[in-house]
Amino acid sequence: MGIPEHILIVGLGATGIAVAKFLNSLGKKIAITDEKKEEELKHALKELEGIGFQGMFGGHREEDFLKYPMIILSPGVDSNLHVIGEARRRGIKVVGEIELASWFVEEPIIAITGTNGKTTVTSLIGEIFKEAYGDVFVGGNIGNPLINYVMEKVKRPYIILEISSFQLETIEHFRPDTAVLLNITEDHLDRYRSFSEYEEAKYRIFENQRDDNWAVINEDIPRKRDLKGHTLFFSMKNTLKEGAFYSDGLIHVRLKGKETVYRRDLSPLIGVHNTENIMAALIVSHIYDIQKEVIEEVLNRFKGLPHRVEPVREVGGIRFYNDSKATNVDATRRALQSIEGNVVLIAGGKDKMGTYKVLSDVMGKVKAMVLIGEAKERILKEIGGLTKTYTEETLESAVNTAFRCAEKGDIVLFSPMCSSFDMFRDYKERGNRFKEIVEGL
Ligand code: UMA
Repeated sequence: MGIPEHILIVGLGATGIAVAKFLNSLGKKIAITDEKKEEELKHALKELEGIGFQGMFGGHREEDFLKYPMIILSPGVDSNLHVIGEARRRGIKVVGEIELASWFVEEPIIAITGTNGKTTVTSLIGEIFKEAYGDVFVGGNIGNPLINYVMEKVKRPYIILEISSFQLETIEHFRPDTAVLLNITEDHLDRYRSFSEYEEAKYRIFENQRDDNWAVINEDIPRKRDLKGHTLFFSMKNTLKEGAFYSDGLIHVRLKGKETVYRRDLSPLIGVHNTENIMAALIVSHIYDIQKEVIEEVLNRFKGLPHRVEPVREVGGIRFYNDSKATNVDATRRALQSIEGNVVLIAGGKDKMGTYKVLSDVMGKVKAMVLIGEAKERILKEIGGLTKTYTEETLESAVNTAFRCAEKGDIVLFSPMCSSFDMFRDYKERGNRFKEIVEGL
């Protein structure tokens, strides 16, 4: 795929910075636009010291989108913007970083998407593959743009990528050797006009696959498409002839004419959602012929990731859990399902405009709820009546209120079900702040 001399990068976050460095290494002329003002981009601009580019900051001007033969969109930029459509109509090539990087990658790509669990599954597969094959690349939405791999110029046997629906909006030829779709539940309805538009974006992970590729899907997802790749399912409910399924504490993997059985309790990850995550990782490992002993060793030592139902501290018999990575309602629902005992839930953040009512059937164990952030009024209105509910202005006061509501044996769970951008830089900063506050109690 040819890259023209002049390119516009939209968004100067992790993606924009990496793309600018890459295009600069190819000797291209770069222009960058970001809606943030120059003062707000100090950190990013420092990263680009020594690189020549034309910066257009503090907003996007329509005419800038029509001046360059190619535009690289950051995932956070809505690809349905009018001006992007106009650019495409005029023959300007508009792609994302994943598409751009994939033009330079020949190694097999294993790509994982889904509303929830994708970071866990990407990391778990990454750990298993590292154990089996040595130095694999683990990146994508997890935080390390694929273009960084291309820039490193060191070949690795496999590329394991977490892929978001945002990144899938701007692919053209991106073709994973194995693509995994874990689940699809409501998320990002502040960006998509409907749930089905979000679903469409997720399904694009399979779009360019061929007969010799593999598609791995949760059997619970309504099957709306015929996929070209060899399709394997995983299921909590049904016995499958091929794929993976759960039964009586065991996970069965049936693939390539062989059955391999794993004890579920080998993994310290709790909850049904994690059984599904493990099944997906097992199928992928078996596609690439990894030995059972290797998989078992990694399963046993993989304790999950920070900010996902992460135990923080016990104070006076009250246990505190940080689940800041729960940026949508379904993630919080899964956290509540996997926890036993009474919960005081701290939630709220930037509203993604989905419904919070889907939490209704798990609210039985929530003895009180403390709400913060932009979304607090809407959450209060939708499900506040199901338990004793308080609203607070800061995370600190929310933690204090939750602490007061909890009794010995209870759990205080910080599971925001919203993104963090109203009060924090990202979910990590939010989770770390929560942990600091809890440490200080
Ligand atoms: N910006 C604009 N115009 C816009 C929108 C954003 O100029 O219309 C600017 C912002 O002012 C900011 C920059 O773009 O300066 C940020 O770009 P970005 O939002 O695309 O974020 P990056 O820092 O490039 O990080 C992205 C992913 N973020 C999003 O998709 C929102 C990161 O995933 C990912 O790790 C990174 O690329 C590397 O691939 C984070 C995420 O929240 C974890 N992902 C969402 C999720 O998991 O739910 C999808």
